[in-house]
Amino acid sequence: PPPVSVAAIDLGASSGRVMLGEVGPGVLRLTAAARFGNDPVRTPDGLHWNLLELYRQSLAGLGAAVRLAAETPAGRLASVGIDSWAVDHGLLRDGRLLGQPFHYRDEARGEAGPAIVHDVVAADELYARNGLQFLPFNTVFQLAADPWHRDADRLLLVPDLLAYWLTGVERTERTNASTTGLLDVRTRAWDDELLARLGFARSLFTDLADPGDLVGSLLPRVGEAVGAPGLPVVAVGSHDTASAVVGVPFERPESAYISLGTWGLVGLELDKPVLTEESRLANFTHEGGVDGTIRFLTNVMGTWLLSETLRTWGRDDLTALLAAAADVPADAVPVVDVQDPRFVPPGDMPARIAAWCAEHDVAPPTDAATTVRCILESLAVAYADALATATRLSGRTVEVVHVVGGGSQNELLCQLVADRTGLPVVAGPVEATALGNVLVQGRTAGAITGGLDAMRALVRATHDLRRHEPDRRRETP
Ligand code: LRH
Repeated sequence: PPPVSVAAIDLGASSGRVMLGEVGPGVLRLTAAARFGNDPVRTPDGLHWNLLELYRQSLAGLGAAVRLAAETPAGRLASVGIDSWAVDHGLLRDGRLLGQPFHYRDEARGEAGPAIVHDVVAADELYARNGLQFLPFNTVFQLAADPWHRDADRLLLVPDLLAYWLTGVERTERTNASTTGLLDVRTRAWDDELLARLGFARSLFTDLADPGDLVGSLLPRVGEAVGAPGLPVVAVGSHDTASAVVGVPFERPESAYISLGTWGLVGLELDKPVLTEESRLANFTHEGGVDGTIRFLTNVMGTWLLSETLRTWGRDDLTALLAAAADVPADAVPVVDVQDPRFVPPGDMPARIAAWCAEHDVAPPTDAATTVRCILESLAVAYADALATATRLSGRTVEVVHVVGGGSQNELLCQLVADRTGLPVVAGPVEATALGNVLVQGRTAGAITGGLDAMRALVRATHDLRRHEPDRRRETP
């Protein structure tokens, strides 16, 4: 079959992009149609996503992708697919959004929800039902803490809300739905009994769609505005991490991944859950993947700690800082616990690192280079730790670690991960999420056939990957 052109709208926690993707046998190419920042806004009631702005940018980017597609062999877009960060959602009534969605890093919302939910459903029973790691901002906890859902008649996760604005069709894509905590981990359907016990109206939740399903086509006004009347909107792995893992160029089963963006999502792809008490206590999650796979992973701190540090300093010279950090001897910096909850909300990270060091009786980093090195060493140790736990819990062997996403460009960090795990790291692709989005659309359009193996073979055949061999002297015991 000839290659097709599709558009991928990929919204991350710190930036968004609209990509033109060309996909077919031996072809997998991305061209950026638009890139834009994602800057949350704090109002007196809390931290919000600026979703209208993200929608505006997405539309402008889609228009640009339509124009770029005209220059490709296919001549026009076959479809568009949307992915974003998980858990966050809009509440609607009669089709109208009730306020801008909250940001999962909003401090105040994190506090009340878990206790309310665990009072009704104990943490171990909840894990047995939904298989999710405990994150205080899982949708289930956000809803419990926020009586607003009683005024709403619909809940749509961020990518589904944008798809609704594009098409008028309300659907919830299953991989992202799995991050709400309200899906049954075994059946992958809404857990009606859980909804009832928690007092969430069943009618808030829409029918589910699977990656690859047609959601609808652009509303006439939208189609006209972007220059593509009737363009199909196709469900992809709309949880960005689901799409990113589609784009991991696994070569063999003895492989783990780190999807490295603002979070470091560290784990394995499994076909059966590991719903043990040990997994629960280690905070390993079972998120729904494309083609029925399971992402057995844990959320570790990602580039957030570094980007917030640079923001605090008012600096944007990451390349120079990384070069300076590479010259700092590893044993000259402390290893801090990057999983400490104090690092989750926006704020002055260098001050929080110094406070952590003071509380733990270790000397804090003294300047910018040592601070950056401290952050990278600490991240690498946390990833090595999470990988060791993943292999222990699953009984799987891991011989290579794939690092994908924006953070895979950080060569020093990738090398430290190799050193601390004692395993080779294969870095790239940077745009794994957009690639996963494009691949699923390409399959729906009939331009490629086969399962995840075939998609990953296409990623390997079309993308340069960087390999880091471990320096075994530095492996953590
Ligand atoms: C990464 C991500 C992650 C979720 C978090 C809320 O962008 O989707 O998988 O845990 O955001």
